[in-house]
Parts: sequence; structure tokens; C-alpha cells
Amino acid sequence: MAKQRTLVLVKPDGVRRGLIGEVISRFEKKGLKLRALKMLWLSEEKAREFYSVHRDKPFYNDLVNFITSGPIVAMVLEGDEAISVVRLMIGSTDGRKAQPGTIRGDFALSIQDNVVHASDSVESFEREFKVVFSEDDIVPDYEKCL
Ligand code: FUP
Repeated sequence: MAKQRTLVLVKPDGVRRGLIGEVISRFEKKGLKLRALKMLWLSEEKAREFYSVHRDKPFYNDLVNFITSGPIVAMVLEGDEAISVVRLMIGSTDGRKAQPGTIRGDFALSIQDNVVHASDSVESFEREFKVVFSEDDIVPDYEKCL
């Protein structure tokens, strides 16, 4: 069992709809540990960097406009196989096709306004983390204090 970190965003639609608590609650109940948490409003420059892997896609500009349309909540979650576990919990990209029981399956009806983002690989996590957080934002391991 490999302990991993992943980055999750509650996107502007999720914040507007009051889903911050719901999203965090699901990950907490699953047993993932929050190691960093912040609310922020991405600049266009940071949003372009965050989604740089999609820069050649037809939806890139719309995606940047959407993710900068309001505040977001970013978090680092830690746990065994956190990247794949969280991807399973958020569901498929298109909310209309995401399985019920997943976050997108339960709360999204769109491919763009799909409530959450989660890293899809260690490499993505490392790039995304640097856009949103610095190492100082990570709280020390508090496992022993629980
Ligand atoms: P995901 O990893 O599930 O968030 O999905 P992708 O990395 O493939 O896409 C990132 C974001 O781009 C999605 F969350 C929504 C947006 N997107 C579109 O708007 N249209 C598409 O056809 C595909 C993705």
C-alpha cells in the first residue's frame, strides 16, 4: 500500500452551489487525510498553467474562463493510493455519464460544470500542486495526534 498525495479542487460551480462541505465530507469519511486546504481565485495566468495539458484542445479557452469565473477551494488529500481512489470517487468527466454515488454522478449534469477536479497521475499532482500551493501550506503529519 503506497501512501500518495492528490490535489482536489471544488470548482466555481461547486462553490456557488454550496457543495464545499459535501465534497470535503466525502473524502474525510473515506479516510483520506487533509494535508492542505485553501480558498482562492485563480488568475488567468495560473489557470492556463493549471490546465496546460489541454492547451491544444478546442475547449481550453472555455475551461480557463470557467475555472476563473469565481473562487475555488483547493486541497491536498493523502492516503493509500489516493490518486486512483479519489478519481473513482469523483466519477467520469461528463456528469451525465458519471456513475451515481460519485461526486459528479450525484451533482453534475454537464461536462464543463462538473463540480470537482482531481489529479490523474503523480506527474499531474506535482505540476498542479505548484500552481496552487507551496510546501509551507502542507501541515505536518498529524496522524499520531488523532
Ligand atoms: P477530468 O480529468 O475528468 O477532470 O477531465 P479532463 O482532464 O479530460 O478535462 C479537464 C476538464 O476539461 C474537465 F473537467 C472539463 C473540461 N472538458 C470540457 O469542457 N470538454 C471536454 O470535452 C473535455 C473536458
